Amino acid sequence: MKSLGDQDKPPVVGIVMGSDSDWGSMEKAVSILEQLNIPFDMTVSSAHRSPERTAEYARSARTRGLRVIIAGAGAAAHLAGFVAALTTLPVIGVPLDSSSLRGLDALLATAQMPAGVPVATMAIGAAGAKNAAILAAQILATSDPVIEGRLNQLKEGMAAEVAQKAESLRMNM
Ligand code: RP5
Repeated sequence: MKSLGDQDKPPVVGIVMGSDSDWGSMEKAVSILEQLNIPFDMTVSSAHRSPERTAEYARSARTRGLRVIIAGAGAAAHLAGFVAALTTLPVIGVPLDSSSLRGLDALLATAQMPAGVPVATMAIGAAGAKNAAILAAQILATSDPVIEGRLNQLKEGMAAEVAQKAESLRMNM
């Protein structure tokens, strides 16, 4: 089986964010996809400010070769749900803490989808962006053993980091 996990291959994960001001959180998703060597593309599109652009993005996603979409937005965050309404690809939503409500508004707007139009909603902010990329990789890994192997390495790395932190705490006590 040909692996999807190679940066020089066409993108299989699409990252879309509501504004360039979302980059500070969404870059965490990019780092993970780069680490796992999964090809992705990335754009800014707004459900409210550029609905036609967003609709075109969602409608063309599958034929452009994308397999999973990560949509990050803050405030009245309708981006992930709007994209999910227009595609049968899995959509992972990242609520961002860009408003005075610190992301609670975006969390509810992203998670509280009506029955029939799912959005896999992550935690608010950078942790959610990181998890969105890992979840996207896990979806791809259901049919790609190479990506599965890289995910296992990522998990082993996290476990080793915890052990290292425990050891350095013990040494400093
Ligand atoms: C949302 O509004 C965006 O996703 C962003 O989180 C927030 C603020 O956008 P800007 O006013 O900074 O462009 O749609």
